[in-house]
Amino acid sequence: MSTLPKVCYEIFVRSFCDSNGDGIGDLNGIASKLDYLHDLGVEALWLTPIHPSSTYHKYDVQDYTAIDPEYGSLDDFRRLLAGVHQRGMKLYMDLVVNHTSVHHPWFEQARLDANSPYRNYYWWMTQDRIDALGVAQREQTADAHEINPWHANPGDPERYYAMFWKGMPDLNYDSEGLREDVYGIVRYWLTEVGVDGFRLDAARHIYPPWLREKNIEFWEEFGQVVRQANPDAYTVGEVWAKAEEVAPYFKGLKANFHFDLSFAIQRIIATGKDAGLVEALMRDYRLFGTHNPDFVDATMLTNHDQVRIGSVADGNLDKMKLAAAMLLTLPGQPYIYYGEEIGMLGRKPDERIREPFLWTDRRDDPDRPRWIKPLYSRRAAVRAVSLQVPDPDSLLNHYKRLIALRKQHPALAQIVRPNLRPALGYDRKIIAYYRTHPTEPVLVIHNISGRTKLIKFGEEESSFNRILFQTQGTPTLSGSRLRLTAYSSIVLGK
Ligand SMILES: [Ca+2]
Ligand SMILES: [Ca+2]
Repeated sequence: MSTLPKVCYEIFVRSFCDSNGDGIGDLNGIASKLDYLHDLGVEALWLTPIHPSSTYHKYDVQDYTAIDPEYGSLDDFRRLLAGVHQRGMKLYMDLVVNHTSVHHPWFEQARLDANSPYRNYYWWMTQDRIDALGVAQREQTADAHEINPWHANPGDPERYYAMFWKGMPDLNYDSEGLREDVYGIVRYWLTEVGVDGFRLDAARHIYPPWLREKNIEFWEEFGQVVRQANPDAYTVGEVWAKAEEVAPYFKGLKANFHFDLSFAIQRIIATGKDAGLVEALMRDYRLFGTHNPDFVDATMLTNHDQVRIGSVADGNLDKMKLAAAMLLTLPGQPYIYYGEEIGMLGRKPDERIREPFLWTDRRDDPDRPRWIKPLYSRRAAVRAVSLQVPDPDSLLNHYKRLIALRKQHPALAQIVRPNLRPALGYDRKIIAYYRTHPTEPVLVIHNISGRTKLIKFGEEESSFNRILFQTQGTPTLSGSRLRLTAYSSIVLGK
């Protein structure tokens, strides 16, 4: 495996940077900000979908080999990719192949003609068959609230299956023709265009619930297709479920997002209490490792489907710094959701966790997308990049320092075979761990409470006496006693 990017960054394309004044973030906008991202220390970008689509989020694709004109052209994309590669970074596309748009030509033909070769690209059943199978309703999941997934096609005795929304019919991977078409799309982007990998949307829903056991086999085959096209290509699955369900997906996919960790950090930030984070992580690593010892644990505080960490922290910058310090010192391959590094805020509905990025404090900043008027990430509530750059104590510079630290120390940079072990005795207001290493181990301690904590080191901790990083200014370590102020973190070496 080629070197894995040590820090990744998710861009909600519509909201990042507008290059042409139409108010919509676009590919040329991203290209104009590559120096910002490179300077932050990011090594890979995941772009939310950029294919033609009728929605603002574009998770309902109409054409898998084109670029939505709102975002630019294929030439723009190639230029962006070249700029990413020039800086030694990688670019991952969001590949949404659980479903298409109802406006995709496959579905348009399938719904018009039951004898179309595209009919079995989707799931069709009569009401009698649906009832006989007992699948008329589905259980709600964290990512899909639809209870009645079978939708009428006027004049058609059969209904089609769409688990998220009737505008996004699910694809049927029992169709060999579909598999070949999707693999062709994968090869096109990897070999003809040269993207570095894919984020795989709704990976756990590829087969419907009554055939769920076929998911893992599908992703194994998909993984082989990816490796044949480019042995170094990267895949990361969105399996929004408990670690037990995520684990077998590592058989086919290099990486999967760690939702349990995301929620655990959010709970810690919201409550100020630890419920055994390090032990839970070590258990998850063992689970993942049983399916693939070289699993890549893709970690995040939040993504474009979750309440922003800034709002989980109630706008408290110290808590945001704590969350960043946890994400960037724990094992795994962290993904920063755009705007987390400047403290953007946002609660559901979804549009509100996807508000425009703030580049400058100018009211009329042409870079700032205007497709939606911000409710949470307003200039009065969130300091723009231009204001945070010169402030050494800003959240942005905190992120930058942590990213640099992560890359500088091999114990922190290790991704495959996570090197984690608990430290100190149990204290629900402290999270402490070693990132083990044969020659350069580090000790990380976070005070997750709102009060200063006095911590007495044991024998093993006492050998870590060199401060590599700390949240606030003055040293707080004397001998075997550590004084850690509220929500602050310290990283120690020998
Ligand atoms: Ca634009
Ligand atoms: Ca599906």
